[in-house]
Amino acid sequence: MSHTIFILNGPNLNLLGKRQPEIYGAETLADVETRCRALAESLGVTVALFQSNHEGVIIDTIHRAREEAAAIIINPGAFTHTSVAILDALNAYDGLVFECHISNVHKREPFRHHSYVSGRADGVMAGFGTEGYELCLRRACSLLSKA
Ligand code: CA2
Repeated sequence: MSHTIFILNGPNLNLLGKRQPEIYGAETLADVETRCRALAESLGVTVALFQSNHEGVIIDTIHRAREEAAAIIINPGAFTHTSVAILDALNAYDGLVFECHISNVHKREPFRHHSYVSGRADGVMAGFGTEGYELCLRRACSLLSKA
């Protein structure tokens, strides 16, 4: 059976490639989507990508994943550092969870060093630029193929 993997992006990530390229790189979210779709096809899985600036919409999408996705790759954006509600939603999800940050949050301001999501995540990616999404996708597929 072909697996579906959700790739969720939180607030402001719609601006990827349009502002602050020194931190987040030059690729847009559409570029990330194109590369993840191509990789997913070669790995034999389906990806569904989402971006929202709204915490509740992200939570609703995690709830959808309970029925629809074998794994979630999530970049919660700034909600990483604030949202117990997103952690609670992920704790109610049984599949694999990968937390993906474009920048190395540990090299940045101290308030970015803590993540509510990391304690639930099966893997955490930080500082690999937008390539991190593909690395998470590879890892998710590798674990799903062994399950
Ligand atoms: O490094 C990451 O991926 C972050 O999750 C990005 C968040 C930040 O709050 C986290 O601490 C680390 C911010 C996303 C904002 O994205 C933008 C992209 C381009 C231009 C402006 C904002």
